[in-house]
Amino acid sequence: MSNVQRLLSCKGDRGPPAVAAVLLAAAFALMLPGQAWATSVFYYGVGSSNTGDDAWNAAVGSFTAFNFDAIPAGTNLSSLTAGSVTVGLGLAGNGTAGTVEVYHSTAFAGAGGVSDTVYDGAILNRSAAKSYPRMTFTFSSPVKGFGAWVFDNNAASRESFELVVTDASGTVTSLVLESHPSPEADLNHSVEGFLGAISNTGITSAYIVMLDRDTLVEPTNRYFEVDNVKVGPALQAQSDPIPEPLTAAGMVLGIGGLVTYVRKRRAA
Ligand SMILES: [Ca+2]
Ligand SMILES: [Ca+2]
Ligand SMILES: [Ca+2]
Repeated sequence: MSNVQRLLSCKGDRGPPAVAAVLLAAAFALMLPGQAWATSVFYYGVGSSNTGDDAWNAAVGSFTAFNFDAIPAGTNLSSLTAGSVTVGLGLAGNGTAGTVEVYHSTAFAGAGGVSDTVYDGAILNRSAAKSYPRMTFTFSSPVKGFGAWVFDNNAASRESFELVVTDASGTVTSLVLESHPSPEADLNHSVEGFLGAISNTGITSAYIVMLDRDTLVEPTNRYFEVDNVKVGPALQAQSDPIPEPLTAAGMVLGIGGLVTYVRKRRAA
């Protein structure tokens, strides 16, 4: 029985036990951790495969994509504009936060890069000659979806990546993305893949995090690039059906149960 059904089943008030049950259910609804209602769905493309990217494109419907190719190398970028949404860009996880740096590499146009994945201009996790393990994205309005391609730019070490998104329902973390099945082959630099998420409550922030493949700690002396950043349309706050309306319904039902019980006692 879902919480909605549990609440609704108490609607016909039958005295104090039913009132208590309604209030308990309402309290339970209020206490539920956000993640229980998480609605973010992740999309993955391993290596240069477009499978996850194409599925994300179809699911989000419309989106704005940024390929950074026309932005000069060395530019420090702090925001992007995607329709009505301002996307704040940043770096975190290694002391004072920085802004991302636009980077053009022949590696992306050669052996490692594939057009529409990570190619030519991209954004690098470097600020003032310092690397950061997290590239952060914040949205001025909650958006339906977010996705990006990631390049593992370390030929002498092993790295994997995750996407962490926060929406109205909480914060959820993707599976670990790794394009090389064998650890030995990950001593390489190449397109790691696509990471995307879609949320029907609206994504408010997201970050891509680099992990040392062996220890799963966030290294602070290694680099990665992100390209073809994709941002879905803004969602209206009132279109968010989960979890506030359910919580509100629980409270209304709880009060309704109390009123019914008091009336019956007065009539008796
Ligand atoms: Ca590019
Ligand atoms: Ca590597
Ligand atoms: Ca890797």
